[in-house]
Amino acid sequence: MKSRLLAVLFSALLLNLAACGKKEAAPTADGELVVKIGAIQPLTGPQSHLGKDNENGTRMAIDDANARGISIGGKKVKFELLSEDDQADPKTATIVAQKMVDAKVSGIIGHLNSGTTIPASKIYSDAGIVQISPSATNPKYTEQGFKTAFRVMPNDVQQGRVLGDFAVARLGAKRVAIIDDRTAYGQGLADQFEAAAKAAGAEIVTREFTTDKSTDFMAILTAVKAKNADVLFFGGMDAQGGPMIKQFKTLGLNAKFLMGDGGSTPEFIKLSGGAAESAYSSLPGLPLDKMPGGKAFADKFTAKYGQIQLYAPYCYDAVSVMIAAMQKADSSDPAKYLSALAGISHDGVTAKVSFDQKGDIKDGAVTLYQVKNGKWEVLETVGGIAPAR
Ligand code: ABU
Repeated sequence: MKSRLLAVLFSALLLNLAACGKKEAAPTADGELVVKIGAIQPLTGPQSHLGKDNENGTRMAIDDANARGISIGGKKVKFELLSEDDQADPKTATIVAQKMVDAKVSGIIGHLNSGTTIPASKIYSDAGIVQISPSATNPKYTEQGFKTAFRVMPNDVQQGRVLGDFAVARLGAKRVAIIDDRTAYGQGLADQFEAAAKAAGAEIVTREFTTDKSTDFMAILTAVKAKNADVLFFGGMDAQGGPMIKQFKTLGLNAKFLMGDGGSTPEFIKLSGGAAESAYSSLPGLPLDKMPGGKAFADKFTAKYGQIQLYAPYCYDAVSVMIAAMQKADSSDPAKYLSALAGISHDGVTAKVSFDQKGDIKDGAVTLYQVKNGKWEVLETVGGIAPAR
């Protein structure tokens, strides 16, 4: 009797394990397949405008896929968006990542920040769930050897090199000051920028830091002013960059102000209170009007959700390429569509999307911008398929 009970318990355990391992979405009573796609980004806090933009780009792609009527494994699919707020906080990110694994999502779009994407990627890798980040640019994300990690935006090795070269060759930088926000993104990009600027012949006259929650930069800007820098680079996001350039002008600094993609937003200009004129930034990828599907995307997105902040087109492509891989593999099981994704060539909104060995997008471009008449204007594009302007 006792041995029979043990045998039943053992069989039940095996069945449970089998069910856990099986990640193909289950059909509903009417035969429809519900495929859950997780989206994780900050929906509260200083970056909530960016998180909302990401969530909307993801939602639009899911709505468009549902409207197209896609079948997988002979069943009509309904894609369902599961969205979570990671507050741009690494610890919260791992908690919501586990929640997504428990909800048995077929793939993850996210996270927005490098500081959240990197720790969460181990959880997805361990669970065998495909993750595509639309915006995390720290190179470490795809250098960990996780087969499940992909990104559809060029990384900060490329962006930092372009920024460093631009500062020296185009802005004439000789004495460069650097501030970063100590996040994986801000500090990582500042390190890449520093190496490239030095290699191009500039001297780094000071390196200061702040946080991704701060709004008062008077003390570090006063230290920068004393160094008589001709270019100030800030590695961080618009929520800090906007107030920083305002205080920079208040203190009478006349260095050129330069940021990476975290500053390339309408929000940066708004938060600067009119002080952003002539600021420079970079953004990995082509300018919106040069993206293969940029105009159509922008028209539809702005009509539905308002102004694009930053990464919405990349979120759209992250979803589209994931679904294209599912269609190619005829399965929503990450174990089955993973190899289709790794080898895909997909005509996206932002570019032709295909991945290198590590999961990074191939042939990425980086575009440089300047604020002119209260708007970010394109200066030039480096690399990728777009001709430089
Ligand atoms: N790429 C800048 C914003 C996201 C991040 O990498 O943290």
